[in-house]
Amino acid sequence: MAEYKLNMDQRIDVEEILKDLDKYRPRRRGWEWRKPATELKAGPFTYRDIAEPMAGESVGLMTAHYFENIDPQPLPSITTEIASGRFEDDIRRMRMVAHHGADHIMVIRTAGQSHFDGLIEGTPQGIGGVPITRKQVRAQRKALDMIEDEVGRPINYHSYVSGVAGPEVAVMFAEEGVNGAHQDPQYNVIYRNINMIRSFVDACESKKVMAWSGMVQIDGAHNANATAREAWKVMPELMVQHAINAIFSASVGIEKKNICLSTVPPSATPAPCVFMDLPYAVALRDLFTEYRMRAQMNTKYIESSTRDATVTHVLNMLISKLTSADIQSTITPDEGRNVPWHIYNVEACDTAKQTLLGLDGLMDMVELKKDGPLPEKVRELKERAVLFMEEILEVGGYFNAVEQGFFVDSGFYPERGGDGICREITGGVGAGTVFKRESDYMAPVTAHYGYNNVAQYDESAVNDPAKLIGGCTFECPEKIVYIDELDEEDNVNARMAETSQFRGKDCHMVRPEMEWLADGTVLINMFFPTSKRVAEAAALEVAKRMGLADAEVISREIMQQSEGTRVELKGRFLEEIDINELDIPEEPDVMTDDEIRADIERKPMVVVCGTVGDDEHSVGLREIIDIKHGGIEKYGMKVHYLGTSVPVEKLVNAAIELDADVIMASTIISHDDIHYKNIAAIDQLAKEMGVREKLIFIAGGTQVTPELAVANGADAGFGRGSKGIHDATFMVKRRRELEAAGKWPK
Ligand code: Z97
Repeated sequence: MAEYKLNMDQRIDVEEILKDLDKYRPRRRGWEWRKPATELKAGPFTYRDIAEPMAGESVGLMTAHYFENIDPQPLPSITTEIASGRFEDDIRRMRMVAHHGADHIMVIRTAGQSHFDGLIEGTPQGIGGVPITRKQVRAQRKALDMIEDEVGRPINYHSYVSGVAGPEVAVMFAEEGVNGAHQDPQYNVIYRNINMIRSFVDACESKKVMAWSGMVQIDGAHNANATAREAWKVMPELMVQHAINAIFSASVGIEKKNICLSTVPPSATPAPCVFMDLPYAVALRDLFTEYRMRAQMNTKYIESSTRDATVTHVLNMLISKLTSADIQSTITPDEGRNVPWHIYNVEACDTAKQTLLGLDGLMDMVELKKDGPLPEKVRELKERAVLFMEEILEVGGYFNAVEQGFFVDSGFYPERGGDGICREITGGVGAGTVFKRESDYMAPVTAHYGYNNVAQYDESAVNDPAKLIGGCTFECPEKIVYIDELDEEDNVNARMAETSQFRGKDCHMVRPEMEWLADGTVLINMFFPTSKRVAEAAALEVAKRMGLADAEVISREIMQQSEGTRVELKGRFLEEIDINELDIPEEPDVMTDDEIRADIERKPMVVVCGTVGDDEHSVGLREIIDIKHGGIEKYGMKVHYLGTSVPVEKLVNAAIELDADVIMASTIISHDDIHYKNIAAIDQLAKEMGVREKLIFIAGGTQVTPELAVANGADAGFGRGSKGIHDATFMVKRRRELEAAGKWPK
């Protein structure tokens, strides 16, 4: 059977991805950075801080069509976090975001996977993320390998190496070609209450494996920002956390260029956030010159408004541009209301692309001040961080400092709020599970940390212990034991069977969707002239009457407490739509602005127009003509507007006198079919006067049906919703047709 390939015009076939997975091997390991391009020219513009363009297909920003459909790619890798709970639907989302410019796909794990004490298998559904298993990882990497080819750029795949099974997860990731991972033992200690000795020992093993496979590592400092009571006060602590994980990782063997600090601008509006966040960002870059910056978005002060979250994101990226970012994260703008939907991943990637492109070249024009509040604050922050580190040493080291509640304390160090997280050295999950290696301990595996007594068996295997067994799974992937499914009910096959009528090449049934195929989810935006509580209740009532299931208000925003409230509601529309039964009007034929303009430059076009009969409604016609409204004037057409209620005779005579190419008649009033009668009259008169063959005649108006306009003698009719470009396209094409047929007299 032919090998499965993606086809731009078809949805990715998840069943094909799942086929023969037991045999699939990822085609590469390690992280791929974007390649810088110098002075990239794209369309009419030149870019400075820019990466090589994607070599394949992509979706540019919405406004790209004004600029030759360019899709320049900013320099930092763009992250998107995917967390729907069903990996099979996440695969489809990955394709969408890759086309919008994401090249770092971060798969969030299901709640609490850190507490699983081993690998899990199969494809169970998750909550707020997917249970990370070999099958799921392999399927997603396989899909991404194909998506890479489609977009013409490497896509990095990422998840988490944390918890009591951290090293096992790291090994599985290395085997499966995962390209990046969060790894920071401080995360285990502070956020998952996993024993600290166990966590640091496990981290040695994990980091060693990550180093071997060339994975990029991201630390966990962003979590302190997200959890501290007053996030902007933990800046000194964040630097300390970065320092601990960074130097630890480098000591274990991860190359510094693959060690990324997960930095977050710690404050957000209405704080004067750039004033607070910029010194912090500068201080970090001063202290950690050899490492990479992964600029995360502030998630502590996030609300359910996507607009609000987007502004925070943009301000955060201003900080990235004023300093630096190797990876730019894009928390979806819906994080504040916990609806991880396709559209918001795409929106966040577009926000990043748009902002970074908009700020391209910024630092070629502005400079950070070398005196004043910026350097003063930078120095102060660095001093606070160094003092923090010194105090850790004074109390006997990191473990003691954690016992004494140094971390996630709300005080601005050296102040202390006394509310830090305290963990006991001998406490937490997995306490007492670390044992000293026996003197003859030996493990015949690659990328193993620390003392490994191989020489006793084979001197020549000291630097390659796996040689003793003819290679471990890293060298011989055929030794990997692939387990397909363990749970008969909770697995991808069962889930896909439930939605089979919505899958497949010939499928013609659809339902609205936000995160899972055919989930039926819709989002409704409403405004009620009432208070917040009343508006919420009214919105739910609307949903009930619309027949939506599981309706829930996910955002509310007071416009003025008595005048009204905006409400966003999600619900599920569970009927199925048969696309074969839809009445789909033909897409209007439009040429590009440039093409139309070029044709008018080639040969001028004179248009005579007015509203005819006793019709005083000129607004629609003016919209079609006026340059202000994007009308046909903008293409260089010469337009003679005769006014309103123009008699048919006057229109035709003017066309003759002005040697016009086009008569454009607008008619709104339709009483007694007067609009069609006028159209017929113009056609008739032009024929009687012997000029019909020399003129293009088009008629428009809200009640005009294109077919009836033509039946009554016009060359084309334009009804409600028509724009100047539709008329102009027709005129140009019609003239070309007549010219080609030798029937155009001019
Ligand atoms: C980010 N928005 O951008 P568990 N290790 C670290 C983590 O931060 C996390 C885990 C492990 C964030 C992601 C979630 N972070 C937010 C350093 C999770 C995951 O399986 O949930 O315990 O571990 O990074």
